[in-house]
Amino acid sequence: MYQSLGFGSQVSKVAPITCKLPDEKSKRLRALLGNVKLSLLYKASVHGYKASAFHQRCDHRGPTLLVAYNRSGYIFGGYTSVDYAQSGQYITDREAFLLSFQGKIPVCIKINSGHHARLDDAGGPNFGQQLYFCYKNQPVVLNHRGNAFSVNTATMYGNDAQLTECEVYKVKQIPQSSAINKQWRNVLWTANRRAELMGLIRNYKPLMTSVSRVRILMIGPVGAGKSSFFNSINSIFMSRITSKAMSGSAATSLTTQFRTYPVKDGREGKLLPFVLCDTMGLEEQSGAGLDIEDISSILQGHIPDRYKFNPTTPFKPDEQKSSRPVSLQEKIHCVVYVIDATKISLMSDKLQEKLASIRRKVNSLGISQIVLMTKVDEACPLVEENLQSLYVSSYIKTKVQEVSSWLGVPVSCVLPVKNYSQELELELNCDVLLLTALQQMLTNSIQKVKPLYYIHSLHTD
Ligand SMILES: Nc1nc2c(ncn2[C@@H]2O[C@H](COP(=O)(O)OP(=O)(O)O)[C@@H](O)[C@H]2O)c(=O)[nH]1
Ligand SMILES: [Mg+2]
Repeated sequence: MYQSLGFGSQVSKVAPITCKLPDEKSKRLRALLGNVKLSLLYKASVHGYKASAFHQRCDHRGPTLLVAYNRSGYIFGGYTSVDYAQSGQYITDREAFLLSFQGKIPVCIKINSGHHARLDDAGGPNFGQQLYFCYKNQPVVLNHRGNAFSVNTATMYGNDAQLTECEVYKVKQIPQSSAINKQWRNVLWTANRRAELMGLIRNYKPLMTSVSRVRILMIGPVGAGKSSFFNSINSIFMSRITSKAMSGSAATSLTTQFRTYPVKDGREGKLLPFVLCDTMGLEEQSGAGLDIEDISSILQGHIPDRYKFNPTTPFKPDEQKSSRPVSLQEKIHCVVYVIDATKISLMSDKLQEKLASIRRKVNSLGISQIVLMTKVDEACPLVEENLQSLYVSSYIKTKVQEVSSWLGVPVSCVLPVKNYSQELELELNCDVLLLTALQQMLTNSIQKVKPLYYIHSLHTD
């Protein structure tokens, strides 16, 4: 990636300067910022670490992204949508954020509300009068305690204040006429659509008459949002935020029981035609978390509600009178892989292998499979601000494609959602996404079940 300085005749003979930011990382940052163009304005190793050199090149250039590099290999920085102008004023900029790459992923720290994003003085770039880059004209970053950004300097830059480079990019929106504003999936974000989806779900009739409720099994790592998905769906039909299934972010699985959750259509309402089955999380080590054998027993309907998993010994069918015939109603009709959008690139090989072997098992039974991609709000600041930008965000699109190829599930079966997590009230956009996902699970379910799976069941029904 090149960028000529472009400062008129004065510097036109200077050779183009190269960006240190790797292409892959640049791509992710551009997607994060909503498909923008980045052009290099300032590079400290070329122009010097002096504040005057920075201001000469970066003042009055609109939104900018600062990217710093330290000796320990961290890439981090910050974004501000407001010009640098040496005005001496405090700058309010609700779009400002700090960022740091954790592996491939740019993790953002948004400005805390009520705080100033910058002090627009003649010194080097600062964020929240808290993080000072090129402090005192030196290749260092200085962290002053402050509350504008909730920074953890250890995760952000490994507490290594020595900079090896500092770049500032101009951030320019690509005009609307190009691909950005095109939704890559159509969603109607309206109350009518929500009502329509609720109606479709309420009146859904499984194809097999012996099945009154579609049993949906949620599988995924601890903290991916399985319990939260059930709570969210339950909240929508209860018309208020509920939290029946315990959710939380404890390191090891909070859910240790196999729970099957029917959902009622309102407090006094009828049961809806699906049951969400919540399991203990998948952990990467064998002997921890849900085991492939346990999953196999769940799929075939051998595991009763409230069965307490033992992470070190899988469920043994003979303990639980497994010779008892299992009706198709008790089997699983749809498997949902719950994957956290912010962790996709960080999935360990072991976990991937575990998921692949589960996939093979589920495939062999012909049970339909869907991927629920949670935490889209945390994955992309655009989406966090406005959920309706979900299908405009090219970052989310890449994530969807990544999961799809990685799990071997068609892109159309990857459903991004934002679960209710801290909200106190229901929100239309959230509801529409959650209901769309549930509706897909229902329509994708039983018809794909292999003949053998249900012929066997018909005999035993
Ligand atoms: N921001 C955000 N947080 C979520 C979302 N889904 C779940 N969480 C949070 O992630 C944490 C783990 O969720 P939980 O449902 O307990 O995960 P489980 O282990 O898969 O059951 C909880 O603190 C949730 O509030 C989401 O879509 N967005
Ligand atoms: Mg859980």
